[in-house]
Amino acid sequence: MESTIDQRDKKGTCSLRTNLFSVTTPPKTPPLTNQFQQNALWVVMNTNQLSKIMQKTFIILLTLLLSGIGLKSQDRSKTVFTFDPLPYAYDALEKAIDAQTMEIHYSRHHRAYYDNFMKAIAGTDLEYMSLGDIMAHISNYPAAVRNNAGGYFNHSLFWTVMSPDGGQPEGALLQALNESFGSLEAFKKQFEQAAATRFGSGWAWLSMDVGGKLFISSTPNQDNPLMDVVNEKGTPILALDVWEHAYYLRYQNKRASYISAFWDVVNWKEVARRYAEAMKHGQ
Ligand code: MN3
Repeated sequence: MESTIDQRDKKGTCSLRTNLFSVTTPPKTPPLTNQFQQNALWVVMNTNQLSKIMQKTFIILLTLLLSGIGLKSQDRSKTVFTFDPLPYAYDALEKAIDAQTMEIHYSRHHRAYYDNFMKAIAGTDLEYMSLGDIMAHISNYPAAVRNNAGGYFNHSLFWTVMSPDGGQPEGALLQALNESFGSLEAFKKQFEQAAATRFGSGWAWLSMDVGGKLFISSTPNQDNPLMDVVNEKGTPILALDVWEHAYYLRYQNKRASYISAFWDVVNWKEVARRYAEAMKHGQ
């Protein structure tokens, strides 16, 4: 940029201009005769420049505003993962599980899985995913996510499929159990077998596969049938925790006794609801 000095301004007031911003005086403009005219011209010229700058500023601000709105419309909202209250009192399942076990299991074990799941996904894309999507792609994530997402989901399901008065399987669910396993008793026997033979810590499951058929499986640790890492995938509708923390205070090493007592507190109404829900979603 080449600077020029307006030779007409002997006093040097407001005279330094750059070629970039200077507006060429029209040839027909009469010669300036006094300071007032000079100043008036300067104001007009600079008003024009100011107007252009304001126009540019306005366009820039409008662009920023519109792109801001655009970005906002693409904003994803975080998934709300809740730590739900136990649907009954700690001592409600006494006929199968003692109150102290329930309290420790819910308020410490389950709580720790939930808290650690929240920590494991903090600041990651998983905060915006559904639990189902996380499970379906669990092999992509660190062990902390697999263990704690699993622990959070599995216990949330477990509490709901137990109740002090859960009734008996009936209707479409009973029919499906009969068709898949031969009889209700045969189903129970096979489920107990899966729970009893799970080596170490894990879970037993009744699930529906993609073809709508019921099947029994067991998984180690906090894995479940929704995870892409398990062989037998499906939608779980009944779960039994066979970690020692689930039964040791009352049953010690007698896992089989805990498993057979479980039938006294199964919430068959909830299992039937989950069965109907899974059928509806084609799973
Ligand atoms: Mn547990």
